[in-house]
Amino acid sequence: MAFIRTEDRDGVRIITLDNPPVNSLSFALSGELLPIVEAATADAGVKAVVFTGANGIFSAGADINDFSIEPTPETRTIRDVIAAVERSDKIFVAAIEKNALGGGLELSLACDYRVADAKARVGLPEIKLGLLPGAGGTQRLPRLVGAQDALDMMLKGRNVKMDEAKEKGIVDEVVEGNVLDAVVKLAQSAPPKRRISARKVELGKGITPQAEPFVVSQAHKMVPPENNGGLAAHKLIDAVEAAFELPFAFGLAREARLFEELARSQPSFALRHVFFAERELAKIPGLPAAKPLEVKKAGVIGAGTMGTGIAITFAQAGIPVTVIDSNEEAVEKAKQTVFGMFMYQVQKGRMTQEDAWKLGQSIQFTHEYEELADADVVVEAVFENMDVKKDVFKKLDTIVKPEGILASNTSTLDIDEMASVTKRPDKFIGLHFFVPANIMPLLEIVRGKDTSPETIATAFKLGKTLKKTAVLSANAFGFIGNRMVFDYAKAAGELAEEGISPARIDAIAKKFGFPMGPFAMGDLSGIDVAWHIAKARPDIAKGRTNVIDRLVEMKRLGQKTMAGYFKYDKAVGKGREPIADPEIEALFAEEAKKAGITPREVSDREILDRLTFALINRGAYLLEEGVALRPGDIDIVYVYGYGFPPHHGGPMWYADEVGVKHVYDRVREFGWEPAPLLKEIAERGGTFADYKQGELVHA
Ligand code: 3H9
Repeated sequence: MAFIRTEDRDGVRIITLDNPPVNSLSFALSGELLPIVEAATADAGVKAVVFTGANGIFSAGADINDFSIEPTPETRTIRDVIAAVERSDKIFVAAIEKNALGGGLELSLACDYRVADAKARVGLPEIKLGLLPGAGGTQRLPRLVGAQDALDMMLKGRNVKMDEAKEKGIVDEVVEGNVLDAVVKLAQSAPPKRRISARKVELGKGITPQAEPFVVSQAHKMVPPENNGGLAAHKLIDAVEAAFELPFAFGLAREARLFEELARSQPSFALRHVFFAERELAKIPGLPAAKPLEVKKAGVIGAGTMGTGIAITFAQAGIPVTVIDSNEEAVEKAKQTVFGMFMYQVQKGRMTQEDAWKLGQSIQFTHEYEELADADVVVEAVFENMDVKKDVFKKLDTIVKPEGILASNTSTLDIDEMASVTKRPDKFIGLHFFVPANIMPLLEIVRGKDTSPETIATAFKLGKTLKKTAVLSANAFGFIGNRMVFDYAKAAGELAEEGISPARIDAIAKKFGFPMGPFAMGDLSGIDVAWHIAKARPDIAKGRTNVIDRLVEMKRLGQKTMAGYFKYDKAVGKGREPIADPEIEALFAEEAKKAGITPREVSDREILDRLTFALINRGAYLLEEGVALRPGDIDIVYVYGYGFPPHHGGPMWYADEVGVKHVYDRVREFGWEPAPLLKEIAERGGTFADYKQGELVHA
């Protein structure tokens, strides 16, 4: 297959990268491109060379799949192509449309000039894959924009828009209209040769060279530790340090060595898994193809925290939304939240006052359900009670136009039971947002037994419009995320009953990479919420003791009452910082004694295993029951919804990392019932990565 097209226009050789969909610079493409660059260099008739991309995009960088392939002596990478560009005396110009990312930007940085379309974005996002820019990016970008700005861009993996790219000199010219024409014109004007490699590295505007060790050591301090999500960041800083200290060619060699080390590192494998798992989510085996409906107007029922967050999410995506609530006080509070939220964006310089005003106007509050007659989708976010929800849907069904989709934001309840009170179960779906809905990236889409393929397709498209990562779940208590979190919380509670302090358990979860531990999470979501769930489904969510009932009696409902498993103090971390409370340890001890549980010594390793293996075991059940489609879907739910450290790839990826057999053995040692799928994979020495996806069934 040919990945490259060439064309000559008045002495300019136009080389088009054509590897759909994103022109990734695979080994195969590089192997074809290298002799083409060398031939252009050797051709006296060629005055200048232009790189451009087919498919409306320059390039998304190296092919991420290639990093798992062992190269042979014949393998050519984009690094070899860039070296050929660097050696050449011809003028090279890059014509950038849509994206020049990773190796794509690195190829254009090896060129003498870069011209981009006004809507393009450029960046070196390798860090998100646990890598560093390995084709000269860490050596050329600091020479171009100064080390400080380069570090900022590369450590955040930030893709920059054209105003910033032009201002920093990453692109030379920004054009509205035909980029290729502008580039050919520039190439024909015989501009001087200018290699970035010939420049000296500077720190940044107004910073003296003497500050270099300080900048480097500060950068190391700003990123997570090497063994907890920061491996690539530290190596990236080392590579930039090499740009200062070594001649260009040696810096490149150091960068390449560090890149290869990272490409084989466990965190990078995990992050690459997250990248591809995310892109699988909307591919639903067995689901007939269907055209999604356009969502031009939305409704939300309930102006509480959830409803308000969902309304803000719609407004920010440009979808006008009407919020229904008859409680004046709740509406007033919601209006203030909306106003405060948009004003904050103005203060931060993220939007103009005028835009904030317009967005505010696109959220209307009323108590008239009739206002929703023409809504394309209505999301219910009222109290988590089946009867209350059914009343809402009965009413909506009579008012909303027949083609409108009705959705529930329930976090646990039965979607089919709600759908049964409507005449449109095919247009009924669960849209489970996470708190705060306007910030949290995850959306669980819950499919009822009658939900139509069109409704599912609309939900996925809506998820994309709302900038959410959407995962499909079958209709089962707690869906994917919460069903697993009950087991996680139970495992944490059992450890505390055995005499381990909540503070120690949380510290171990944080050391593993969770942003907060299970007890702080319980305090954040509310002890009363857990209490209600345990009452509704004791078979699933009730622990061995009565600690939760006691906490509710004591009115220790979590952060909102400034006391739960921990204490909170307004003067400490704005009231959000958990403070260990000996009273709670005593409460666990007392309740454990009543339940006949004896305290015991538990190692840090066991604490971590019990927390994470509880998730894995439940995840295996959910796969088998068809609640989740793929191990990767579960991983995405946990990484985006529950803070599972992405450098461990999500619970199911982590199972493969530590060995499924080991997880299975430990699950049995802990006295839990192992999921049959866990047993099966363990016994045949397999992995979750090999697990063949099933079709979504109804549990
Ligand atoms: C690198 O460059 C290393 C170098 O420094 C050193 C080398 C020595 N490779 O996201 P989408 C696929 S590391 C392979 O849904 P969008 C993707 O899987 C690279 N495949 O589209 C999907 O496949 P499918 C640094 C890739 O429009 C399809 O393309 N670069 C790659 O929402 C469409 O993707 C990055 O990290 C790739 N590089 O977003 C950029 N990129 O259709 C990664 C995409 O089978 N890419 N695919 O599911 C992106 O950020 C987004 O894909 C992009 C398009 C913004 C480009």
